[in-house]
Amino acid sequence: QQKQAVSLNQLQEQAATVLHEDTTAQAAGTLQRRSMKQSLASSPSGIIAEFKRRSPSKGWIKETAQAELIPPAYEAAGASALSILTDEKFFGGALRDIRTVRPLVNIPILRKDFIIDEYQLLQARIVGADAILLIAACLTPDECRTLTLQAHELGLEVLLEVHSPSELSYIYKETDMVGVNNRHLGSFVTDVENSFRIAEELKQTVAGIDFKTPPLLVSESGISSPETIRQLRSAGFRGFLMGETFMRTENPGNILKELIR
Ligand code: IGP
Repeated sequence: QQKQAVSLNQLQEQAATVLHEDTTAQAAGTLQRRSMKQSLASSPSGIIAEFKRRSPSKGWIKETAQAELIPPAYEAAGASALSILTDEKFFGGALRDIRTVRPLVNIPILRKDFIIDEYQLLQARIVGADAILLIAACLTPDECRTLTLQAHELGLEVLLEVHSPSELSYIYKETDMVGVNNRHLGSFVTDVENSFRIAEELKQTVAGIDFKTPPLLVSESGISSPETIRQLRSAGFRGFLMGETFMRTENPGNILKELIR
C-alpha cells in the first residue's frame, strides 16, 4: 500500500480545524500572530527574555519555575519578546508552556527547540508561537530554506541561528532574523566576542542579498551587562537573547529593569 504524502496545505487545513474547534485556544488569541522582528525593531529594549528550567551545560537552573509567573514578569519589566524552550530532555520545557503563556502576555513568543521537521512548525503554530528558531548546525541549507518557507506559510517568523562565518550561507532573502549564538553548541563555551568577530562579515553577507527588508540581527547567549548590550547595539545588533542571567535570580524582572535603564 502506498503511503500518502501529506502536503503542508492539508496540514494547514487540519490546524485550522483544530484551532477552530479548540475554543480555549481561540479565547487565548492563538490565531493572532505578532511580529517578533517588528517588536524588536520598535520597542526600546530589544531584549528577548528566555524561559528555561535547565540547560545541558548547567543542569537544573530553576526546576519548579512556573510559566504563568516568569514570562509575564519579563514583559512587565520591558522585554520586547519571549523565548520559550519547549525541549523537555535538555531544557526541562514543554510545548504547553507556550500555550500557558500566550494568553498572559502581548509580546511575541519564539518557540526555542531543535526544529528539523514541519510537524514541529505546526505544533508551534497551534500552541500560539509567533516565531521559531532554526539552527544552521542542525540542518542542511536546503532543509533550512524549506522550513523557512513552510514557517511563513503558517504565519510564523524565523530566527536563523548561526555560530560561525561558514554558516552565513544559510541566510536567504526570506530570513527574518539572524541570531549569532555566542555559545558553541559542541563545547558549550560562551564568548560574547563571537558576535563582534562575525558582525562585519554578517553585515556584508546581508548587504549582498536582495532583501525586501534586511533581517534583524540578534546576539544570543552569555549576555549579562548593560555595557555589553550597548556595545552589541553599536555593532549593529538589535535583539539580545538572554536566559541564564534572568533564570538564576529570584526576581528576573528587577535585573531586566536594570539592564534597560
Ligand atoms: C540563552 P544564556 O547564556 O543567556 O542562557 O543563553 C540562549 O541564547 C541559549 O539558551 C540558546 C539555545 C540555543 C538553547 C542559544 N541557542 C539553541 C537551545 C538551543
